[in-house]
Amino acid sequence: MKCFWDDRQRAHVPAGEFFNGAMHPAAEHEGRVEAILKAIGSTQTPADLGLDPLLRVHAPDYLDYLRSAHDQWLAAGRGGDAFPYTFPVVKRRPLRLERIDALLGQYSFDTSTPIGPGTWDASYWAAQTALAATDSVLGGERTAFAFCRPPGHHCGADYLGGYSYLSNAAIAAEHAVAAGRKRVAILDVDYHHGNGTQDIFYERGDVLYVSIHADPVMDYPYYWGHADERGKRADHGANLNLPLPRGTEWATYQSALLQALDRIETHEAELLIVSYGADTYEGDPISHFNLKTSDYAPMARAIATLGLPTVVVMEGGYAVEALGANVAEFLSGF
Ligand code: SP5
Ligand code: ZN
Repeated sequence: MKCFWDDRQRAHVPAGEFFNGAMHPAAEHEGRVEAILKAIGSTQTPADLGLDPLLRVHAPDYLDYLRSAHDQWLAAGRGGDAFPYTFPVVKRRPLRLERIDALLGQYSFDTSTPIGPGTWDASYWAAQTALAATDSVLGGERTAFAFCRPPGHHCGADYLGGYSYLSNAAIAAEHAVAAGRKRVAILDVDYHHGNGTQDIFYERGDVLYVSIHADPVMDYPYYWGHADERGKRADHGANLNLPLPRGTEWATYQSALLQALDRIETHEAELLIVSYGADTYEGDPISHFNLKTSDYAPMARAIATLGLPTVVVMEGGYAVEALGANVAEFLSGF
């Protein structure tokens, strides 16, 4: 399978994240890169398609902010990574905010997603990596793997969170739509619900979002991923959430996957994007499913029965010692 990666994605080096009342070492760290690169072998560097494909998904003011936020942080006399501390949950509206602290909260929903000096570059090249894999599939490849880092499925059109800054999967989907694909499906198999991807396509009928993930009653991102979130269209159902309990093993996962695949078949998609997270693995340090490395090939084989041109986009997965094997096993199933 063709694999895409750009070394500039290494520029994002978050030192830590804040949760449970304390700073912790960043789970989404550089060690993930070596683990995955070693396992997938040779990779191709993406072309630079510029900002236009990003602007199909993200608000211009958000992209300006993301590019300049860390400089503004330094200009305010701070050091290290930029973190928010105050959030406009009561109502977000387009104020002319200037203070970096105000902007940080305006454009974030958590304290796990710091902005460092290289965050923009890394995110930009992650998005270009997703675009290159999509172009390869649009050009006739059956499947392609976009090793995107940082991940993307938690960020929305104008906010970041969950280690995600640019929505790689949504950017890929919109690129396919712009290239003439009328119906696209996104299948999200990361442990966490991809609230950002869901939000981006929530009112759309042409791009289906289906996710299998930990029940948000217990797990991040809490506020989204519940089964009653069905999409906003009158003919609703362009959104399907299949939450599963902590401790889920392959047998239970597999039946949810079959439901997900049924829904994708009904959608009559011309192209599939898989948001793949290896954090469903039993040894993942921040997650609570019990999938084994050997479960990832059957998972991919089941997805491949759809017979659709498929772009696999990397999301989470933090058990670094098993990450390479889990990714390789998944890709081998195609
Ligand atoms: C892309 C992706 O997988 N993002 C996940 C973001 C999850 N951040 C939540 C951090 C809170 C984790 N709580 C961990 C408890 C460890 N014992
Ligand atoms: Zn995840």
